[in-house]
Amino acid sequence: MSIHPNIKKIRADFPILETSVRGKPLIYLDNAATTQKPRQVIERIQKYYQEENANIHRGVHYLSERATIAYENTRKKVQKFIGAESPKEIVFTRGTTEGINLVAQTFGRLRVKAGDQILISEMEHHSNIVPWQLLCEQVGATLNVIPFDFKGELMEAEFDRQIERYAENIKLIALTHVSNALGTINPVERLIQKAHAEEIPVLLDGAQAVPHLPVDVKKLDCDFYVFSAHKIYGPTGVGVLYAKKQWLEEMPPYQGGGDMISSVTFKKTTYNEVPYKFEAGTPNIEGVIALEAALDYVSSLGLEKIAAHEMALLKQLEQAVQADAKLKEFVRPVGTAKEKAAVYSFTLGDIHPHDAGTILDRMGIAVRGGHHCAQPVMDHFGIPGTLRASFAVYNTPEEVNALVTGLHQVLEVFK
Ligand code: ALA
Repeated sequence: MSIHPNIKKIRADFPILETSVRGKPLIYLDNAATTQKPRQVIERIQKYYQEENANIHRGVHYLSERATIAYENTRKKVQKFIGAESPKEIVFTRGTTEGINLVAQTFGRLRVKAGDQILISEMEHHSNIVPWQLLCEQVGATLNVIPFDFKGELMEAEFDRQIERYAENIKLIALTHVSNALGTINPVERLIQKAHAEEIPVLLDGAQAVPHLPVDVKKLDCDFYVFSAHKIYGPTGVGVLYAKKQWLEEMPPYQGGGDMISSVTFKKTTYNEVPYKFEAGTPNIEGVIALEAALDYVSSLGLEKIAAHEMALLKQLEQAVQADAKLKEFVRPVGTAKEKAAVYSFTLGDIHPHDAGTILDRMGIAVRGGHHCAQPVMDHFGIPGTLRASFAVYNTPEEVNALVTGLHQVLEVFK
């Protein structure tokens, strides 16, 4: 746990960090919602439009060829970044949410029947709940939920019990790798081993994991892994679905349209090979291309160093709260799992998180307040929401101190 040695240079890479917010320097601590973008990513988008803009996979002309190469290079980069076996296992989507919906409506519609079950956990984000509810309603299946305990740790004994009891019926387990609302890092490798012992495939929602931990899908042996570019310093509107090739071959297409076909007649359409079968229409070309720049950027800083930096800030904040009598009286951390990412979710007495967030905003401090699109997590604790500070590689110890001061000011206003 230590501050990244290049923190000054890193901050200079992010033009938005020079912004003033309500007359104060921006302190951006809402990185679990989306990260800011380095110059390298912004410039890559500009270069695409200035020098390469063309549709991909279609033209025989120079620009189309160039754009196609850049687009496909990102696929190879993602493959290496997450340790997939082949670039054919990488499908570009609009984001984590679309990746999960894609699996629900292809794998799910093919394999899940009336009476079957999908198993998720109580700590899922809405995007890993609602697509499964929709599927279950469509086919007459049941959604089962593994609870978490008071610390925000998944109740593994309940996981074991469910898969032992319902192994025949559970057609997929869909779990978050890292919880956006609690920060919990789930023991996914072990859970996958247990699921596979019963031949149950597993999907991991990696939206909050990929930016903060080295992820190796082959080592994890997950069947599906989804994440979003915008949470790892890349553009919005782009995501990745990794799936083992055998599943992609078996799954029917998600959307119909250009590029996903091999031939079309009014009688019959045949489909393109994977992964193109799942990429209908003109995609977010500049977004995919800029994702390569984002992954290069992260690799140049080193994911382990990024994680150590973020954890140092988390520990600093935790210790500052513990050492401060007033904060200790009012701050209640929500999510205290032993294995945690750098997310600090908390309540501040009975002050509504929106009110506290608004006061902090006046000081230039951006945190998220609310249910974080994980209402069942809030229901578990019987609260409407939390305040959440989530760290990225450009945050500093001084910003943590500013947050501590900001929390005192919130308490002065309300208490
Ligand atoms: N899932 C995002 C968050 O946690 C939007 O804020």
